[in-house]
Amino acid sequence: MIRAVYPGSFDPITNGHIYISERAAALFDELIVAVLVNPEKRSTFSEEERQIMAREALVHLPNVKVKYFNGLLVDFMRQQQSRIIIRGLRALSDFEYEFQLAQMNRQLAPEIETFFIVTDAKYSYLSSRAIKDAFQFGGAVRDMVPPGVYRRLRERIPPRNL
Ligand code: COD
Repeated sequence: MIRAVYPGSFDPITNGHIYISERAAALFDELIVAVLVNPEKRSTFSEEERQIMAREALVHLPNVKVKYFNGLLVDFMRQQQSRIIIRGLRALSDFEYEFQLAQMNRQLAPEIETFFIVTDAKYSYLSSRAIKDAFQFGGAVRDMVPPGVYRRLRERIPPRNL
């Protein structure tokens, strides 16, 4: 049984994250989508909200579980008995950050491997941050996120009329 872990902030989950989860779920027996709990990093949505939204969005994938983690990712990996970290790549600009993260995790836990999945071209411009910014200024983001996330964005972020 091969279990992989897809860690992230997921603040909130977007159609790009869902695409990466679908690709990874098709490759491995089990995928854990791991939502970071970081008290120092201010997130728009609480860890409960981020977890609920991810669970709703991934309900169609029976081998996917959504969990929280805090502290070091490699400690969570060991706890979950997984040696595969999944990360998504949108563009060259992601690479430097992802490479650094993978190298740091390699130093901390040499037995763990990072796998990169390239996104579909139609999601290459999507990020949680860009969606929240666009939404706030009245941008049409409905097709970029699952319906549960869109509903919560409407409740959480008051659109500004510029
Ligand atoms: N298409 C494809 N992939 C995408 C898209 C998209 N449209 N949008 C985002 N992604 C990818 C990202 O490139 C990333 O790989 C992943 O999805 C998650 O993205 P985010 O933005 O939700 O999550 P991040 O990048 O903030 O997650 C960072 C971690 C939580 C993994 C990291 O901070 C961490 O491991 N923290 C724990 C502390 C630790 O262990 N530190 C040591 C290593 S430095």
